[in-house]
Amino acid sequence: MGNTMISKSARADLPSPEPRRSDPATLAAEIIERLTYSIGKDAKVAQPHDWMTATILVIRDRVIDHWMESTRKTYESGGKRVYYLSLEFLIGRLTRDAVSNLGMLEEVREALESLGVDFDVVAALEPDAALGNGGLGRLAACFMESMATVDIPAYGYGIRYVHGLFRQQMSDGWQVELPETWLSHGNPWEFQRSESAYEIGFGGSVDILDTETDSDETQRCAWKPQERVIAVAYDTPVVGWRANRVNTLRLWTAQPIDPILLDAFNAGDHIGALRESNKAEALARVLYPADGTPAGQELRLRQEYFFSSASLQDILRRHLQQYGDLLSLPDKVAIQLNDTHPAVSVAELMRLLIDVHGMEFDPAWDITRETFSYTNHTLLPEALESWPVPLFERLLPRHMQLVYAINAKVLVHARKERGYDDEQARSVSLIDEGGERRVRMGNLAFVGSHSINGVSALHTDLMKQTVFSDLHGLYPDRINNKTNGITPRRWLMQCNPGLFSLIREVIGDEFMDDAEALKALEPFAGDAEFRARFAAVKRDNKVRLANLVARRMGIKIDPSAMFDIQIKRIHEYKRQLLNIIEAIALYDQIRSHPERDWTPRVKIFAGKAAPSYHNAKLIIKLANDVARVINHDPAVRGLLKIVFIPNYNVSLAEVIVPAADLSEQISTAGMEASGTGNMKFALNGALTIGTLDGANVEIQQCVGEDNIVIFGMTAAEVAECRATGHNPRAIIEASRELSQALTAISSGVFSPDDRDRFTELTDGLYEHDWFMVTADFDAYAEAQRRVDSLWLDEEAWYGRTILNTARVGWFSSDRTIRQYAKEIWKAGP
Ligand code: 26Q
Repeated sequence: MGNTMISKSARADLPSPEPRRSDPATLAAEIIERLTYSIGKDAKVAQPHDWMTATILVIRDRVIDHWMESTRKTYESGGKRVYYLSLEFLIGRLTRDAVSNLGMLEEVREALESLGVDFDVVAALEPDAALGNGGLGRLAACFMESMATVDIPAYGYGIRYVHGLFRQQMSDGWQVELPETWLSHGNPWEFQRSESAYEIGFGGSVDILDTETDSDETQRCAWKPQERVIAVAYDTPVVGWRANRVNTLRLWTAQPIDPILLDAFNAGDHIGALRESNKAEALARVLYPADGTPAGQELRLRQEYFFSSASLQDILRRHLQQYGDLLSLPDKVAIQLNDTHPAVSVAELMRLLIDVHGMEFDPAWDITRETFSYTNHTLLPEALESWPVPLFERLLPRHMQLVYAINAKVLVHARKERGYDDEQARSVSLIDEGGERRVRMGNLAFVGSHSINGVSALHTDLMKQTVFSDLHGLYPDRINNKTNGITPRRWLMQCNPGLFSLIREVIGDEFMDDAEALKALEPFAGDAEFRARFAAVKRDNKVRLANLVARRMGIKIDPSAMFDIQIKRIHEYKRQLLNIIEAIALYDQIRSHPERDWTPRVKIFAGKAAPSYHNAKLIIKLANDVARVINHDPAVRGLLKIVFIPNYNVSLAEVIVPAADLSEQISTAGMEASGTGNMKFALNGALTIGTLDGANVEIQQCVGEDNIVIFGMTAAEVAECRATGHNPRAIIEASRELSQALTAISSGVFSPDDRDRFTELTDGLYEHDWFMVTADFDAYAEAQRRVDSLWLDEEAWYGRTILNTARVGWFSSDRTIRQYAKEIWKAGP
C-alpha cells in the first residue's frame, strides 16, 4: 500500500499548465465550458445546481494553481509540517470563502451576471458541510484557514462522514433528528486519492517477535489483526487569505478489503457476502452527535483508531520519503491532537515506531512526546473520555500492552523520582481503577505530549487546579494557554459585507491583513455620523434576518426591536434555561406594568440538542412552548417576541451573528472552556451579557468594563457554593420574580395540554440546581435591566458596540495560530 510516485526529477521536463486568467470574460467562458464538458448540460437547460457545480470547478482550477505551488514550496523549504488531527471539521460552505480569499469576488459575480446567474443564489445552493458538533469542530475549521493564511505548511486530518450532524426539524416544538446528506449531489471541492490508501486492523492477537529480550517493553511484537479495512484519502484544498498558501484537509473514508465475499455469495448467502463491506463502510458513515457525554460505543473507538492510524501511516510515509529516517521526526513534524478523540495516536505511533520500524521503546517514547501536543476543551468530568479496558484490549490488543508499558514508566517516575503517594499515583495513572477498569484518554494524551494547552486563560488555570493537577505537578512545564480565536475572513468580511466596507472606508485596508488594526476604529466611536452609519448597517443585517425568520417560520419580527440572541448547542451548563425563565419573568412584568417604558426585544434562540440528552430536548420544547404563548398574547403588544430558529448550522450563524444587538454568553462560571460565538458577536458589533467564564474574561479585558455587561457568580464562587452546598429552594422563595416564573412553568401556563411536561426541569432547579440557574437569576435579571437602560441611549449604545468591534481583533485565529506555531510547534515563517 502507500503510493508509488513517478520520481520528480525524472519528469522535470514535463510542461506545467499556464496559470488561469481570472477576468470576468474568461471566467464566464470557462463556466460555460465546464457546464458543457464536465457536467454534460446545455446552458439552456442547466439547473441552478449545475451552475453551482460549474462555477466551483472553475474557481477550483484557480485554487489548484496555488495549491501545487504551496506543496512545492513546502517540499523544497524542508520546513516543519503541522498536522491537525481532529474528529471534527465544521467547515460550512467553502465557495464564498475560497472566492473571497482568492480576491475574485467581483470578477466571479460579474462573470455569472453576464450569464444571467446570481452568485448569491448559486453560493447558497452549496450544502453546509457539518462534519462537527459545535465549537471544537468550528475551531478546527477556523484554524485550517488561519494556518493557510499565516503560511504554515499544515494538513488537517479527519473522517469524511457520509452523514454530518443531523438536520434538526421541529415537530410541535420538539426536536426531531433527520439524516444529513451533504454528499448526495457529489462534492466538487474534493479529490479522491486512491493511491493514498492504508490498511487498518482491529482485534486479533499479538505475537512476540524477539524472544531473546526479557524486558517486556523492548519486545518487538507482531499484531495479527482479525479484521482489516482500507482507509482511502479525500483531499480538499483550504485557501488562506490572499491565497498566500493553500493547505490540504485530508479526510478518510473506509473501504472493505474484499468488496464482496464471492464464496459466500456463490453459496447463496447474498447478505452475508456483503457483511464485511457494510462493516467497513460503517466506520465513516456518521458523525457522533454527542458533544458532552461521550457515547462510549465500540464504533466510536473504532472511528478514533481508524483515522488516527491512517493519518500516522500517511505522516510517516511522507516523512520517510523525504528524509529517509524517523529520528528526525520531531524536527520535521508537529502533530496537534484536537481533544482526546485522536489520543489513541500516542499508542499507535509507539506501535509503528517499535513494531513496524524496529525502534527501541525509549527512543520511540522520546520521539512520540516531542512530536505530539494536545488541546483540552473541557473540564466536565462526565465529558472526559475513557474506555473500558476489556473493550480496548479486544479491539486494540497491542495498544493495550503499550498503554500498560507507558503507564509503568509514568508511575515509576511519579513514585520514585517525585515521591507521589498512592492517591497521587492513582490520579496520574492511565488506568482508572475505581470500579470497572478504564483507559483514560486524557491522561494518555497528556503523558504522550510535550505541550498540553487550554483554550482560554481561565480554563487553563482551572486545568492546572482540577483535572490535571497531579499530572501538572509531575510535568510542570507542559500546560500552557492558547486562547481561542475565529477567522475574521468568514466572521466579518464575508458574513458582514456592509460593516466590512464601512470599516474599510474609514480606516483603510490594514485590518484586512491584521485584525488588531481594527483598533483604528476606536476614535470613530465618538463620531455621531459614523455611529449612524454603523447603526444603519446593523439595521440592514437585522432586516435580512427578519426576512429569513418570516420566510422560514412565518413569524414577523420588528428590526427596530433589540435582537437578543443565544445560539449554540443546547446544554444545561450553557443555561438557555436561565434565559427562558428570565423571558417569562419579563413577560409577567410587561403584563403587570403595561404603563412602563419597556424596551422592545426579540429573543432569538437556535441550537441542536444531542439526541439522547433528555433535558436539552425538554429545554427546546420549553422555548417553543413559551414562544407560542408570549407571541400570541395581545397584552404583550409586540414588546417581547421569542423565536427558536430550527437547524442551526454555520451558514445560519453567518446570517444571525451580524444581526445581533445583544450576545448571550451566560454559562455557569467555570464550565465553558472558552466559547467562540462570544468573539464572533463582539466583532460584529453586539454587546455581550455574560458571566466571567471562558474567554468572556479576556473579552472584558479587551473591550473594557463599560462595554460589556457582566453578572453572576465567579468560577471560584461556584466551586465554593458546590462544596458547601446551597439551598436553591430558599433562593427561589426569596425571589418573587423567579418563583412566579417557575410556578408558571410547573402549573402548565405554557403546556396546558401536559402540565407535568417540564417537571424534571423545575424539580432539578428546586432540588440541586447544579448549574446555579436560581443562584444567578436575580443578578441576571438585574443585568438585563441594565441592558435596557443602555439601549435607551442609542448614541451611547452604538459607541459601545463600535468599541467592541474595534477592540476584539486580538481574537483572530491568526493570532492563536501564530502562538501555537511559535510556542508549541516551533514551525512556520
Ligand atoms: C466524545 C466522545 C464520543 C462522542 C462524542 C464526543 C465529543 C464530541 C464533541 C465530545 C465533545 C465534543 C465537543 C466539544 C466542544 O465543542 N467543546 C467546545 O470547544 C470549543 C473550542 O475550544 C470551546 O470554545 C467551548 O467552550 C467548548 O465547549
